[in-house]
Formats: sequence, C-alpha cells, structure tokens
Amino acid sequence: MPISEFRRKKLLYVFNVFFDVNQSGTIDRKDFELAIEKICTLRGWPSGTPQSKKTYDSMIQIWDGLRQRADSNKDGQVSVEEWSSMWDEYAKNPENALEWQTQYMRFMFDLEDASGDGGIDVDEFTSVCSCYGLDKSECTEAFHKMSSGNKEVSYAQFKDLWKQFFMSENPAEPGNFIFGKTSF
Ligand SMILES: [Ca+2]
Ligand SMILES: [Ca+2]
Repeated sequence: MPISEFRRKKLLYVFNVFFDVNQSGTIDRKDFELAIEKICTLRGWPSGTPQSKKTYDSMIQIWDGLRQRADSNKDGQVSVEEWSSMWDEYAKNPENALEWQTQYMRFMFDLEDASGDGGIDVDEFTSVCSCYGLDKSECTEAFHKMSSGNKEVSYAQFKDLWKQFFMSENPAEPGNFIFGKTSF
C-alpha cells in the first residue's frame, strides 16, 4: 500500500527541517555536522568541551546507523525515497525500530529536556525547535497540542507521541505535533 498523503507530508517535513539542514535535497554527513553546530551554539558548548564531544559522537553514530540502513545505493546520500520507505517500514512495526531511530528519539528528548529533570516544558521545546528555524509561536502552540494541555511531557509520553507521529493517519492526534508544526 502506498504511503498516505498525510504521512508523506509529515515524513517530508522531518526530512527537510530536521535532517536535510543544508537543503541540498538529500541527507548526508554534512547535514549532521551542521546540526551539531546548531545544537552546540544553542546550548553554548564550545568545541572541545565534553558536551560538544558527546553531541558530536551521538549525532555521528545516528548518521552511521541511518546511512547503513537507508542508503541502499551506497552513494553516501539518503534520498527522500529511501527516507520514506524506511519510516514506512517503521510504521508497520514500531516495536522493531532500528537502533538509530531509537537513538535519535532519545537524543531529541534529552536535547529538549535542557534542565535534565525528565520532562520537556514549553520553553525547552520551543528553544530547540526554533533553532531549526521554526516559528516560536507555532512551536508553542504545537507543544500545547502535543502535551494535551499539560505542563510537561515525560519520556514515556514522548515515546508514545513519537510512535504516533510516524504512524497516525488522524491529524487530530497529539503525536503529530512533536516536531513543532501545528498542521500538515
Ligand atoms: Ca543535505
Ligand atoms: Ca526539563
């Protein structure tokens, strides 16, 4: 069965905003290097600090995992088609997520939970999403929709919302908002 228009839009959005950082039309290592820079600048972690090294190591591991699984023609680039078919597989069986997918989910949660107290609040969420170029007021609205009006989102809740984002065909479900966009 082909991927529905709604799910395709969501996958393209994550591809364009969170992965293809230099907007070249494909994902490669350079995009990850740019994302690392963005994150370290946002957090104020100069290169050489343990936090910047940890960010670098996690992101490069995520890239290696993504590349190994999705870059089927081995050209060092992940295309929109390779990306979409990989997430379509995930949606069929999210309990069997690829290692990099789980690692990325955890990475994003830890990044957003800047205070490290185990919950993401609206300011934490908005600061990370806006560093990827998203509009702050839309991120704020997206947070309230994903948290269903609660002040914080825990990791257990985040995991469920994450799964919903990639699987849901229902635009009203809260998981659709975890990447800071309010409509697709
Ligand atoms: Ca790119
Ligand atoms: Ca927090």
